[in-house]
Amino acid sequence: MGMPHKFGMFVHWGIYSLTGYHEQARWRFFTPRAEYRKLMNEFNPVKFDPDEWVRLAKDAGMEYICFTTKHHDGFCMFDTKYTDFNIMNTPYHRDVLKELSEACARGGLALSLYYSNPDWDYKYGFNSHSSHQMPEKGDVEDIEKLKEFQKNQIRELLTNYGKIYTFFWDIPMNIYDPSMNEFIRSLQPGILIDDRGWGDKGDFSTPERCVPDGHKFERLTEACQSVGEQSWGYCADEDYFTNRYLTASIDRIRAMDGSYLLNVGPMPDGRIPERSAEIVRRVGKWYNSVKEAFDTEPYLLENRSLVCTKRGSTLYVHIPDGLNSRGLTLKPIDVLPKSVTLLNDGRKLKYAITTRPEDKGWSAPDNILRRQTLHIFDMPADEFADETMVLRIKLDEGKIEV
Ligand code: FHN
Repeated sequence: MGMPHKFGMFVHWGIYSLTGYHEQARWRFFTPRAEYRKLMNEFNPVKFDPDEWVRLAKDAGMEYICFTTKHHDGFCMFDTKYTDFNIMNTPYHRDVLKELSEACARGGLALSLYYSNPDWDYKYGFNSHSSHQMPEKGDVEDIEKLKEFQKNQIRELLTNYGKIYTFFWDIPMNIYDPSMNEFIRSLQPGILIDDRGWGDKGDFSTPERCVPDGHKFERLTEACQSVGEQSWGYCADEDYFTNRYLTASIDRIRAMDGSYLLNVGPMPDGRIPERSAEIVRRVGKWYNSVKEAFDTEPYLLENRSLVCTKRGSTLYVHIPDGLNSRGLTLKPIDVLPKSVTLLNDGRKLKYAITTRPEDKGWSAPDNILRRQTLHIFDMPADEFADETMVLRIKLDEGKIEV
């Protein structure tokens, strides 16, 4: 069954976008806290239009948005009583999370909340058991105080912004306290929680920037990846991923019944960079054409570079690594299908069962050349070299053995 929502937009947005560099710019530039805090006075995203974000996501076939309410820098993109380091104290003075939650509700998208465990601004935020820490002189490690602080903010997040789909803790605490997830569930029964919180595995796993081995995930899984290799937050010199790479990665994760969060990093003025938006649109066009091939069962082909899924007597052959030629033989399929369609653009493809030697008047030893294989011809391999092709092969009822 997998996660209830299958494809979503991750959004890393905060005052770090002003650096045009990275969501962890403060860490990478060794910026003192007081210096970094000054960015708050410059943050004024006057072009923030959450309905536009929602439209972009929906058109791409996405069903939810996961928003960074607070990243490691500790800056809160929501109205919180528990630190002054928040969006209400910028020249913008508006609760962007509130506006996003309303836009999601209007547009019919679910909303997930990302919340970082590391907090480089909170005096008691240091956790010597974990990574991504940036304590300053005078800070005190006090896990109980940190817990209280988090609970106060979580109460705000889970009571003021409507129904929340998932809670995405980031950077495991490496301290076991199941009461934290229990607290979340008490505020939002039915919420799904990731595996990066306070020591318990939560409801779902979160492979990041990778595609794990296998054919089917053992537990609920949501993979995440950004549109570019450099950063999750806005990066002026981003190395954007190719369409070939992103469609292959989404395809493999979805074929294993994982869901996929594709990240963008909005600019300081609130707009999603056009190149990122273009990637979302292009990937989305592909996703919308091929998505019937997911939420299926895995099926194993002899050609391991292909991914194959099935539903009833329909087989889907995914080609994430591209083709070297225009043809494909599909062992062990040896029956003539009713049709073979390239889902990417809906065209019908030519196919046949490999010629039997006896048809040529030549008798070969049993079990050597007798084997018949479905052969697909004249595929538009060059035309679709930069995206994962997915074929729909319709067979007669009962023709597939798993
Ligand atoms: O350190 C962060 C990183 O900046 C980003 O937020 C990703 C998204 O999953 N999580 C962390 C690394 O695992």
